[in-house]
Parts: sequence; structure tokens; C-alpha cells
Amino acid sequence: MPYRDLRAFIRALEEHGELKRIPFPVDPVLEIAAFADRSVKSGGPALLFDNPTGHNIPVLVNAFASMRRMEIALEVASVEDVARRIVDLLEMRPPQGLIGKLKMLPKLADMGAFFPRTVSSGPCQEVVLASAFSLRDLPVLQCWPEDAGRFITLPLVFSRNPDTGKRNCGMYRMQIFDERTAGMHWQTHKQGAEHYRRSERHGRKRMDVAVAIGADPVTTFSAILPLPPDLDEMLFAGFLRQHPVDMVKCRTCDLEVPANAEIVIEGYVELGELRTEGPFGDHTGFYSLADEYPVFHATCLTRREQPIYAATIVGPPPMEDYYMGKAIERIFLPLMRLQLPEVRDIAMPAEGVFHNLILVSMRKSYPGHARKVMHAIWGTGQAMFSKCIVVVDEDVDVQNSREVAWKALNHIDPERDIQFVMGPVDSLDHSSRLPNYGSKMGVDATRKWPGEGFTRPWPNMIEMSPEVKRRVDELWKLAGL
Ligand SMILES: Cc1cc2nc3c(=O)[nH]c(=O)nc-3n(C[C@H](O)[C@H](O)[C@H](O)COP(=O)(O)O)c2cc1C
Ligand SMILES: [Mn+2]
Repeated sequence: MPYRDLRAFIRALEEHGELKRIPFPVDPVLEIAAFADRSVKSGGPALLFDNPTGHNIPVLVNAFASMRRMEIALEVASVEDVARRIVDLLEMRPPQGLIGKLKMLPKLADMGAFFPRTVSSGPCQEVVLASAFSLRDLPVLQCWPEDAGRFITLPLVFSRNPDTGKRNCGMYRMQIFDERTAGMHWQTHKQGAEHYRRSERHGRKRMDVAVAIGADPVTTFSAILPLPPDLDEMLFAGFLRQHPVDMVKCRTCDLEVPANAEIVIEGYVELGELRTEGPFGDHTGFYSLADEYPVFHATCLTRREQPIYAATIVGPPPMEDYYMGKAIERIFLPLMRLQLPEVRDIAMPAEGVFHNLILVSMRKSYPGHARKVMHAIWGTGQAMFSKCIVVVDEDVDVQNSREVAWKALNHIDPERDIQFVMGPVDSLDHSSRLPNYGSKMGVDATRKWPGEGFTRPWPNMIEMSPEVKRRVDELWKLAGL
């Protein structure tokens, strides 16, 4: 059985020596963030603050902040195991013959078993506060000195596509404005923003939004996955945890939320109402600029009797989100390879904060092939944000940034091999000429072929001959080295 809820995950982290409880008061304004930053940078554990100053709700941070913790969260020995399960599923070709069909049945039954289930009650509604509540009752963090205020940083934001009725769950930070309102920072390319635009087109006045905080780890992780529109994150979470996600109906809006969540804020966004949100110390390592975003109005707060508040701190890399992103990189590689089987591996080094840099190794088969791969990446979901794509041959290990820098810089004639394109860029890019629109760069650092107009000889990489290496292995010992 997968983790029932956040508490079961916390117990597992404790059992693995991956969590430290902090019993004394620590301030949710800046101090908890400073702890979290130091812990992740020094390879420290997840932190559970039992006594956040001014509140009686414990605060959990850095629960995903290492590869080991991601493995514990996903209940795998290696995140590559998740990738393998996806490959198995995708290799479900039309069965041949009776035996093949019989072999397929368990897999199909498996899939059916992953659909989210609606249940009539859940721990997230142990306490229902429809009137006497305030968002300020929650120990929401201020992360960095120049932040505009306190921000909910790990929320699962649920909304519904008004055209298809399909549910979406995305992680979009929320700035607390007052007791009942918060900023809703869904960036223009994200599904929440798309639902908002569609609701406006329908001439509606309001759009229901529900926010869950502190679900089981896989359900929380699913909120950040770059899934195609209308693919339910809760179904994907069910597949990842191999058990359906139980959902309960909200009390004041037409949405469902994970029954096992710690805290739920139900409400709506008033269409057309915008308010300045930010600045906020963001995962780029810089403050994202203040901008106009919709306002979320809370209509009801439901929670467990004694909830735990889950949060994360983003900032100069590497932070917790680097490890969450690394898991996504590993899990989505096989999906990318369905479209682009020539791709061997990809890497998004921490310094590139996801959208600024993606390293791609590939097996080149025809002239211009590396550029085809770049354009395909710019045309694929949230990979469209990739500001710089560096493509190398398959013998380069993209997990080793130094090797990529060394080989790529040797292999390029910049004027020939660097290509600029215009298009959508990440909302967090503070350097683009306009918000959300700017240029991107592709670097073709593969060996150049005669078919690409390169007729000079291409040198071999320097390597000592194996016989000499073996002989020197022996002489090395003889020399007492
Ligand atoms: C800690 C964290 C905070 C995030 N904050 C935001 C945010 O404020 N706004 C946003 O648009 N995306 C944010 N994201 C990224 C989205 O969650 C991510 O792009 C997700 O795939 C969007 O889902 P969607 O395609 O269903 O909209 C955040 C991701 C993480 C890990
Ligand atoms: Mn989505």
C-alpha cells in the first residue's frame, strides 16, 4: 500500500533518518526559510517545525529535497524505476494472438484501478470552517527579505476546464493578501490560466478554485508534472502510487480535493479582478517582479483536527525544487523518446533553473538532425521555455556538465552552430524584451558532417592505449605510487 497521507510519508522519512523535528519556536517570517536553505545546501534532512512562532500548526519543509527523499516519496529504489514502468505501459502494443491478449489483461486492469475515486468523507474535512476562519491562521511563510508578504508555496490548485469538464491540478504559489483573499499566480501558459480565459469566454463571473495543502507525497508531486492539458494529474498520481487517489467533494464549490490532504481552502476567482502580486524570491535565484494576477477568494477552510502545513522554499539553486525537477527529468525522458527516439539523454543542471538550459545527447542520423531535435523540444509542452538548448553527440555524458562544456566548446563554430529563435519564454525570465516573449538559443555541438558543409577532418579525442594503461597499472605499484 502506498502512503495514506503526508503523515505516513513523514514517518517513513523519520525511519530513514531523513527528517529532523525542531521543537523550539522558529519564525515563519524568514527564519524557517533560512533553516531550509541551509539544510538543502549542506545535504541536511527534511525539517518539521513543531512550534512556528505565533501558530500551533507544525510546518514541514524540504520533504523532497534530495534524490533519496524523492525515492522515498515515490517508494522506489531509483526514480528510473518509475521511468521503466511508464515504458512498460507505453509498450502495450496491440496484442498478437490469444496468449498476447491474455498477457495484456492484467496491465489493462491495472490502469482501470488507478482512476481517482470519489469518497463521501475524508480527514481533510474533519473540521469545516465556513465562516469563522482566516488565511492568517495558517503558518504561511515569508521566504526572503524583499518578498511582498507571506506566500503559500506548495499548494495543489484545482480547477475545471469549462469546455470539457476535465479537472486540472497545478502548483501555483499564492500570496496572502488578507484574511480571505490571496494572489493566484498561475502563469499565462499554465492550465489554471487557460481555464480562467475559457471561463471568461463563457461570460461567467466566477471560476471555482480549490486549494489542497499537504497531501500524500505522490499526489503533491503530480501537481508540478508537465502533463498535457486535460490529462488529470489525479489519474497520473494513481498510476505513480499504484493506488487510486481518493477525492472528496468540496463543501462550497463544484470541485473535489484529495481526501487525505491536511488543509483545504475552497473558493473562487472573480473573473476580471486582478491585483498586484509579488515580488517573490523565486527559483531563478532572483526576485520575480510584481505583476497583475487574479485574486482568489476563500469561501471555506476545511482541515484535519491537528493539521500539518507543508511548504517549500525556492531561491538560489540548488533548492528543494531542483530534486523534484530532476525526478521529472528522469520520469519524462522515456515519454520524450517516444516522439524523439534519437534522443539518448537529457539534463537540466541546477544552475539552469530548468528553463534556462537543457543539455541533450542524441544519435545523429542525417544532416541538420540536431536542429530538428531543438525545434521539437521548443514545440513540446513546457519544454518550449528552454532558453538555451545544447545538443551533443551520444558519446557525451550530459549528466556531467563539465564534460559537456569541454566538448561542446571545442566542437562549435559559433556563427555557424548557434541558432536564435523567437517564441514564448518562461514568465520568470526577467531578461526577455517583453514578459513571456523573447528569444531562445540552440547550440548544435554535434560533430559536423560533410552533408552539413563541413569538409575538414574531425580529430579523435585523446585517449591512452589500453595496453599501455595496463602496463602502467603494474609499474605504478612497483614505483610505490
Ligand atoms: C515549488 C513550485 C512552485 C511553483 N510555482 C508556480 C507558480 O507560482 N506559478 C506557475 O505558473 N507555476 C508554478 N510552478 C510550476 C507549475 O507547477 C508547473 O509548471 C505545472 O506543470 C503546471 O501544471 P499545469 O500544466 O497543470 O498548469 C511551480 C512549481 C514548483 C515545484
Ligand atoms: Mn495539468
